[in-house]
Amino acid sequence: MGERVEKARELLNRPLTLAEKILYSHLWDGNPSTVFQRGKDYVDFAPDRVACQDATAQMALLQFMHAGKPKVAVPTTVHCDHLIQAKVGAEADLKRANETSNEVFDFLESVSNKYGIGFWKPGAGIIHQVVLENYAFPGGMMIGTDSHTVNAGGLGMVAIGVGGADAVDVMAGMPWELKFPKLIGVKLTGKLSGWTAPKDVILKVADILTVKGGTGAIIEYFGEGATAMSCTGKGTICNMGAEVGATTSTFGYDASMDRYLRATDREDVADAALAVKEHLTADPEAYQNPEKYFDQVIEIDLNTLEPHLNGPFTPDLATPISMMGEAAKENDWPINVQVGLIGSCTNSSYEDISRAASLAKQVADKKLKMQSQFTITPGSEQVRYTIERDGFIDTFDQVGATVFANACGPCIGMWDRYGDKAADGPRNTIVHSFNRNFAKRADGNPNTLAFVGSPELVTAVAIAGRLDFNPMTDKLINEDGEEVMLDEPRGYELPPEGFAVEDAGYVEPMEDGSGVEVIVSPDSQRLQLLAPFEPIKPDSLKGMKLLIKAFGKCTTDHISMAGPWLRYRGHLDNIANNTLIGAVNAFNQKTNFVKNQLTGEYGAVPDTQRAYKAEGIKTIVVGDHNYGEGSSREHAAMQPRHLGVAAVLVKSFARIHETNLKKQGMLGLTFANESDYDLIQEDDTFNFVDIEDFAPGKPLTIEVEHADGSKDTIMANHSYNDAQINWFKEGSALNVIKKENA
Ligand code: MIC
Ligand code: SF4
Repeated sequence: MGERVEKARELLNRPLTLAEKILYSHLWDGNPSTVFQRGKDYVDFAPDRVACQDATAQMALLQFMHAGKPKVAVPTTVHCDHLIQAKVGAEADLKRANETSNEVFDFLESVSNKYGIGFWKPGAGIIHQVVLENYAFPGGMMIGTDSHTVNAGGLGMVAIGVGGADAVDVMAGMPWELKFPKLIGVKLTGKLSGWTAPKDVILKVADILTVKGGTGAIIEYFGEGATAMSCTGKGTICNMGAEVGATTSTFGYDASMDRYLRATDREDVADAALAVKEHLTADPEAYQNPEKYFDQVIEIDLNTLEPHLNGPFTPDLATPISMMGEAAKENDWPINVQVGLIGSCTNSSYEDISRAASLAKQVADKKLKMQSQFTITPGSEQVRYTIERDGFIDTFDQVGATVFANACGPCIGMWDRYGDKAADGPRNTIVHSFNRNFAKRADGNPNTLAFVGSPELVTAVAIAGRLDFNPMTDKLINEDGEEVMLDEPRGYELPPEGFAVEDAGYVEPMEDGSGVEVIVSPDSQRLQLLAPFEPIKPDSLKGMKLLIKAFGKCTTDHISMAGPWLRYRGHLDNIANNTLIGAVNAFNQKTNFVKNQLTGEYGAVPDTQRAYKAEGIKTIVVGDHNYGEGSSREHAAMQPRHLGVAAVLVKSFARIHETNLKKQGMLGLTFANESDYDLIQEDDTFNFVDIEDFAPGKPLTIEVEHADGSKDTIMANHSYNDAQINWFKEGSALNVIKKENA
């Protein structure tokens, strides 16, 4: 690394940021020889590792099976965490998941075994927490098939969320391509104290940058406030960087990382990092004069930062807790909080749990009663085992809390809160320490307003049962009718007695897995082998119909909902039945209700699309800004592709989704002129007039024929390079790999 960093410094002829050091030392071509333009140049990288979670690994591995390789080329792990539904509590829920999803878990385990992939069993923990505890290391680069892979930035990595097809590139021993990111520097002055937690830093950053402000950029945190913070706190901040669209976030190496590595039994990694520590953080000048080295600089004073709650329905709507009363009144948000949920991949460190437990303990000490329901989802078995040993689970039990399995559960709609009545559930408020709060995300109920906060604040708000409870100023009335205040949360950065675990849940793959047979039953409802996509023929891009013009926010949760649909993540045709059912039709403001131009009738999006497919008619999806925000799930691209959508034309894309569309051989385009969005009408027919000249940097011309016979010609920009245009021509990136390995 030292040699490569030195080369990069010579080449750029200036001090380097940490992000640059990591990027330039992970070039596919080895030593740096070119200066890359940020935000412009596509660059080939060589990541050190890959991580996949069960819900995305199925598609990633189904594709990898076509790559023609006997083994993965870099260390790779699979984590079973998304498919475990939270209902009763850890033990029963895990047992049920093992029954209902055994086919998928068995598939993942046998594919892992065959190709040399480390396998983490259901119940072992959530991918990002397990990665932080076991695999992340300062100065490294990894990719993961989950948008919150960025969590590993807490240990000074450049860790990036990608679609499964990108993971296939790296697992197959090929370069991984990324547009060289822009750099945002966040200087943290002052120090966190009292009720303010690392979560509040990212809630504030989300407020400043909004859900798309980080797109195409790496956020690098520095300053006294950064070094004073725990490593897991840094992880929380990096984790939720996904919510501002950032490619990833990272922190320079410091003593907190050394402590965390040693506490998690990685003395060797800690020593290795210490030996090259100057390469694992920026050159001092970059942090002294950040304006000269970053494209944008944000400064946050931790001394004055207030605890925040962000929401509802979007993670960037930030309200400082002192203003919540007013905001709730103004917006008519239900004040009573039904449930407080802590944990998840974002916030379930020992520090988080111990601080939350210090509040839960006050419930009995101060003769209070927990007013909301309260749940905990530990991030890993190691954390769970340790907090149980140290008495925190007991403390939570005493306030009537439910401990769910070490899994995603309520964070991804795998929360059986309403049985089959979620769709028209009551209007209600919940608070959680997760990262996303899009409509229906936690419990499937569109009328649930979810607010995101630190585990400490979520616990305090749940004790009070009120959204507007400000623990810094407000009193509670206890059983004796006395006024009491909660003491500030206190906890431990790391377990004083060390971490412990009996069975962490890891299964090592066989040395030689060539004899392992992977079985997918042809009549399985959960798994389906993939057939290669046929290239989209230029001819078929004439006479195309509009499938839907999506109005407003259209995240991957709107395009391919999670929750109950997670069960079909390995079966393309089945999961395609949820395609775009959450997107709002701009012409009638309804979801899953679009016009079939062939019959004039209105129907569900997937049905309408299947009708076009049956007639061999290609379609186009039109959308607003930041289309495809949120998850890395490539299903949001593969499903439309499978059903015959050829193009997606929007005001702007979220990074991963745009790449996913390209990888699957589709056209992901942006309006050259944003207001052309308004020209699109319900009965439009589209003709791509110059698709034969598809070339890098050259906008495409689309003729839009309206029902009254009038026409508009609009220009569509794109960011395809030559190789990506080839994916389009060949039908998908995978088709190209197959051809190369044939
Ligand atoms: C999420 O947080 O939305 C998920 C579920 O973890 C997704 C991955 C998926 O859809 O499987 C993500 O963040 O990428
Ligand atoms: Fe799981 Fe939620 Fe984390 Fe995604 S954000 S990995 S669903 S816990």
